[in-house]
Amino acid sequence: MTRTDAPKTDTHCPYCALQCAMSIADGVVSPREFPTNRGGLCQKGWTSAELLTSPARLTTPLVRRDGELRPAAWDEALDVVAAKLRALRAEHGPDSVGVFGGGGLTNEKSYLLGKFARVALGTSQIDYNGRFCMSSAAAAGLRAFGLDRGLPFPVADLDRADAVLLVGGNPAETMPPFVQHLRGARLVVVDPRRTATAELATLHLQPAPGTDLALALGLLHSVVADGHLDEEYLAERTTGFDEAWRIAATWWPERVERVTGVPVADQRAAVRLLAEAENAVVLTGRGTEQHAGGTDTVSAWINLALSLGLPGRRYSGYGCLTGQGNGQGGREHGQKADQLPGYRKIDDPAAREHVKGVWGVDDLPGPGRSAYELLDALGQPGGPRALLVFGSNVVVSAPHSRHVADRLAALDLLVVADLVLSETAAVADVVLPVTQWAEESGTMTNLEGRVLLRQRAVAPPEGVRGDLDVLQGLATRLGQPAERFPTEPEVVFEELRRASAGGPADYSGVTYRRLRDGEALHWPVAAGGPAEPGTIGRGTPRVFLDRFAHPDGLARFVPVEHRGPAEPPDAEYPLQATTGRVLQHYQSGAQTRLVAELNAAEPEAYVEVHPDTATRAGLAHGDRAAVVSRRGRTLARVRCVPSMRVDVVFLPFHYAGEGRANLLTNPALDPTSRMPEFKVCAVRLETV
Ligand SMILES: Nc1nc2c(c(=O)[nH]1)N[C@H]1C(S)=C(S)[C@@H](COP(=O)(O)OP(=O)(O)OC[C@H]3O[C@@H](n4cnc5c(=O)[nH]c(N)nc54)[C@H](O)[C@@H]3O)O[C@H]1N2
Ligand SMILES: Nc1nc2c(c(=O)[nH]1)N[C@H]1C(S)=C(S)[C@@H](COP(=O)(O)OP(=O)(O)OC[C@H]3O[C@@H](n4cnc5c(=O)[nH]c(N)nc54)[C@H](O)[C@@H]3O)O[C@H]1N2
Ligand code: SF4
Ligand SMILES: [Mo]
Repeated sequence: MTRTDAPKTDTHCPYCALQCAMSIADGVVSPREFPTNRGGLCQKGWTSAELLTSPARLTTPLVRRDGELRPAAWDEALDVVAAKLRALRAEHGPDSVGVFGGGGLTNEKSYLLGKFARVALGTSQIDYNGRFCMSSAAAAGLRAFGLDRGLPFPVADLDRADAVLLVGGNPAETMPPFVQHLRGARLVVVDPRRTATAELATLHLQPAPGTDLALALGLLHSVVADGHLDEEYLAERTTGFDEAWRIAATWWPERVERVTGVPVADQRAAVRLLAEAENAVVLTGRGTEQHAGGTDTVSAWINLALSLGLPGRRYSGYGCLTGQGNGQGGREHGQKADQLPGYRKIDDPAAREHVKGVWGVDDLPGPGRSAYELLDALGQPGGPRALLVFGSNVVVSAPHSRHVADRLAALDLLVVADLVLSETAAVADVVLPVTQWAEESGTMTNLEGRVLLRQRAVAPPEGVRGDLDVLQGLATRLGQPAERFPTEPEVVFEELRRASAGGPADYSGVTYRRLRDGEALHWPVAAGGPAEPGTIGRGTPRVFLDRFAHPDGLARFVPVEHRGPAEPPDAEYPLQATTGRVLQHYQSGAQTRLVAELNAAEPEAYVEVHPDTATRAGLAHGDRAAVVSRRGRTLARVRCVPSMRVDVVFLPFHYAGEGRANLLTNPALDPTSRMPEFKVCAVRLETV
């Protein structure tokens, strides 16, 4: 068969939450027309098929013997794991085993992983990497609106916006095809760096990292002072403005300029641009969210959007740009420490009864530790002694990564299921090789809450099993009936529909068949209840048009105050480091560092520095530098960037070994979301 007449399977990209539509034929991907990507793909999408056949793929389980990972048969590897888990549970109780999931897993995997933890292991100790990603925006969205759906409207609605305030997001690199939806709007970008996205903006505000909350308070101040407050909307759709205003009233634009570095005139211009637009949207990304005050910061941006009357109005609103492929669905179906399927709360008695009924069990554990707290507790008294990791590479991506590596080393058992030998898999006791996107079917929920079906398009390499098979293999060895842990994705999805029915993220009306037919199904999609037999819900592209999800239907202003970075710069560590992404690499880089074209484009760790700051440290463009914080030292190539603030350096976090940006980062946690402060810590530069 030639390439052109090879059968084409429609699917979606394996990487980010835009979930660009593509087809795959004969191992080659081509973009597909779809409302989010409109036929576009980024370089990662174009090259995504390379890893399917890469020699770096794991194709046999590995078990550590005499200090070395050695090939083993599947039965042997699963037996080793199950025996150790049984022994730990018998001696130390069910919470001695922890589970760490990922927002790249399909809905089916996330769901079954949560069920596996609570039912087969009986542990409360499960959380996932979305805690490092979406959690602050999720917590703030819940507080304000009573519901967390990243974008409460379809991406294509952005085409109708006349003004967009984009805070701490760099989609020109992190979601390139998304940028076409911003072309018609006047764009205000808030980012300490002059990014590729900032280059597209009408106005770029360049605050010091960790001062966004002060900036948002200042903009709210200008809304009121300059007469832009939408009082009618406030009265009809919101509550709590007065308390929020009491704090913002003290943030005069001049005071805000002193704290953030953003000129008064720019603050007022940004507000004017939003207030004068017919349709305006406020969007947040990780830059403003990944802070020890991230939840309050997002609340401050939502307060601003509410003061202008945007959320819940057609073609206007607030949204957060979800990051991982299934960052949205992955936070709904129960791999989170405090949550059960359907975005139910694990401490809600009615939610527990419903899920116990679906699972056929008498009891469920309660809430567990959040991601960093879980990693920090490993091997400590009272903490887990075994950890099972599905879909995360914490040795590279967790904050204070030297400490995290030490905690992993203190475990009695580390099990990693992965497609490649990630840095975390490399230190595991047992490594289980699994299938990836095009080799399996499953659903993903994209950044606009739309459920998508990724269909199996190619056969997996021999020796590899699906995550669902792995979970069943372990569950049955722990004494569970096989039917309780199905391996067929559609069967798991049918159970997920029932488990989510009636919850905030209700998928009960979604079926594989409807998805195959190309229906646009944004959750909630309720199945027709007993009152309407045979009917099925049509999905909810815009969730807040009529009312918000709080019982009274109103959105809440939340009074928040600026605190600033947990670790301010001082004489010893005079600079602020912030971290983020570059187009060619994805996350910990476990996958993209193995794709030749991507790795050739960005082969090594680097640090962006203002030329004067470099000179002062005795460094020049192209030198190797050490970036040093209280927690560690990262080696990176100096890139002199004249548009950088002189007090800030930037490192991408995609690199391994001594190039890990997370050797530096501060694990100070947000009190509500438990998000670590990835986006600011105090550092100095040294020559090497
Ligand atoms: N190429 C690529 N694309 C990706 C990913 C990837 O790893 N690589 N990952 C996906 C995932 S999981 C996610 S979560 C998204 C993330 O997508 P983004 O949020 O767009 O990505 P980041 O680069 O982490 O952060 C965005 C910007 O925040 C800025 N920033 C740093 N500190 C501050 C601050 O204090 N305030 C403000 N306002 N801005 C600040 C940084 O300079 C950076 O340009 O990307 C998704 N897409
Ligand atoms: N300093 C700093 N650190 C950060 C951030 C930052 O901005 N700055 N961002 C944070 C954010 S937003 C995120 S989302 C995290 C992400 O960081 P990680 O959680 O490390 O994410 P990935 O690198 O995507 O890791 C996914 C791993 O799972 C494997 N994998 C992929 N698909 C599957 C599958 O279906 N099953 C299984 N079993 N394995 C699979 C991949 O090969 C890879 O090894 O990093 C966080 N860390
Ligand atoms: S933007 Fe995201 S989903 Fe689209 S091709 Fe790139 S990585 Fe894939
Ligand atoms: Mo993320």
